[in-house]
Amino acid sequence: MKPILFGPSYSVYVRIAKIVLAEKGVDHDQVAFDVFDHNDWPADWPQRQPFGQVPAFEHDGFRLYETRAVTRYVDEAFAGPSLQPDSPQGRARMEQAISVLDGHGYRPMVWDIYVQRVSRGKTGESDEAVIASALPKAERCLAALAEILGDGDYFGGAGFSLADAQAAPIFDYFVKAPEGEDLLEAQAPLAGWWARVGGRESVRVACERMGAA
Ligand SMILES: N[C@@H](CCC(=O)N[C@@H](CS)C(=O)NCC(=O)O)C(=O)O
Repeated sequence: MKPILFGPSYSVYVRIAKIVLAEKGVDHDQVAFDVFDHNDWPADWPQRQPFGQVPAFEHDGFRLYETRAVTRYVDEAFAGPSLQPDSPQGRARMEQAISVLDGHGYRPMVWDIYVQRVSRGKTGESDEAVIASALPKAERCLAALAEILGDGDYFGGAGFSLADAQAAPIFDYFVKAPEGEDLLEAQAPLAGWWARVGGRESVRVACERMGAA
């Protein structure tokens, strides 16, 4: 049976899983639904994901949720290039970047800056106070990620890693806000990283911008 990824393609976390599945070349099915519309949920959703979030994943009857568990599993259970650095230090840096992104990046960068400025901005409903209070948080997160990246090309080592996949959909939304673009430009090595990673096919497909350069 093909593995199944559950969740909508607009979701940052579903996109992370899609990037990893694509990098590993894993043929899979996707069950898409609107996570914000409870009427659209699969009937057993609370059993699959007790927190009502996406994604969830299933492979040969093995059910899993929490994106970093899914991506680690996909990397280790399937053939294809390893997406984890060889050295303990490299893997620790990769984990550190994932943790920073989850704990300190996703909320201010996506919800408080992108959603407020771009999505809600379309109807003139941006909450400037939310954006203003998120900017220093995003700035601190970018500084931390730049430090983890150091002078490397990817988070944790020489090759594209699970942390690069975790970061990519967050940055894809973030830089659509002018404030996000400015904050990224202020961190030159990170801007270079995004130029490299944002142009990757797996990232462009998952982030639904196949036509874009
Ligand atoms: N810790 C979860 C976070 C997943 C998450 O926040 N997903 C968002 C969509 S990108 C979601 O389901 N939001 C709906 C909600 O929280 O009610 C994971 O890593 O899978």
